[in-house]
Amino acid sequence: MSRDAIYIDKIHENGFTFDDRVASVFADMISRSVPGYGQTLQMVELLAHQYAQENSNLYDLGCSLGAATMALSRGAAGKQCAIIAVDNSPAMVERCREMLKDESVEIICGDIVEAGIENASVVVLNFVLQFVEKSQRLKLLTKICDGLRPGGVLILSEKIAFEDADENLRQIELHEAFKRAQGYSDMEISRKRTALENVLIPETQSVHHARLREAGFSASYTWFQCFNFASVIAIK
Ligand code: GEK
Repeated sequence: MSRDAIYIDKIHENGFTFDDRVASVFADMISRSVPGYGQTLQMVELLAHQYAQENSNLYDLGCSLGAATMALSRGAAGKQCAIIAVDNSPAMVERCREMLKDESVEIICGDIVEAGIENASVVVLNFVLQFVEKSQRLKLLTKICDGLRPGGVLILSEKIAFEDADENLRQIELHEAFKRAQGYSDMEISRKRTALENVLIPETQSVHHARLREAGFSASYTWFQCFNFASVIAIK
């Protein structure tokens, strides 16, 4: 796994994008940047085992290199399910196709806002909705809910914001302490923060839960939180 050194000594003029440079170090970047990332993958597998329905489709939206796609595949082993992974970064999709070349997975290069969702029992958005324009988020979640079978689930993991300003600040400080403990310098942390401004837009948990209801889900529960990262299961 190549080490993420993107923000060590360079200022990148433009904001953060999922280009070839990012794709080439992505596995290292996300595991050292998102506290609990490995656990979300383990639980995607467990949740897929619990909720995947025979003869249904499982979707990994914003699949990057296919880590959650593989978790879906392991969780649904033994069931007749089709697995569909979607990402709009050609660099990610190219690498994902190479890494999953021996798997029976359909990998689509495209925008998840436009992707078709049908006959689904499990849909995963693992740290992806935060990159979708706010104005498109309800439309996307409504389409996902419409494409799920009754009893089907959406697993939604996100970086989150907090209503209380003090808590927000402290949770951000704890996240930055996590990154420091993972070997990122203060300069790298600060440059990445700047690059992600206006690219990654976090929202509060109450906004997420309210929107999931508006999209048509009957219930949603937070099953995981570590600092300013959380994961929710929403049930149709
Ligand atoms: C994992 N889920 O390893 N359409 C398609 N893809 C998109 C869109 C969009 N509109 N917006 C962003 N992406 C993965 C990690 S990373 C999370 C997901 C992170 C894609 C983008 O190209 C990138 O590959 C992914 O969403 C976000 O479990 O980098 O923090």
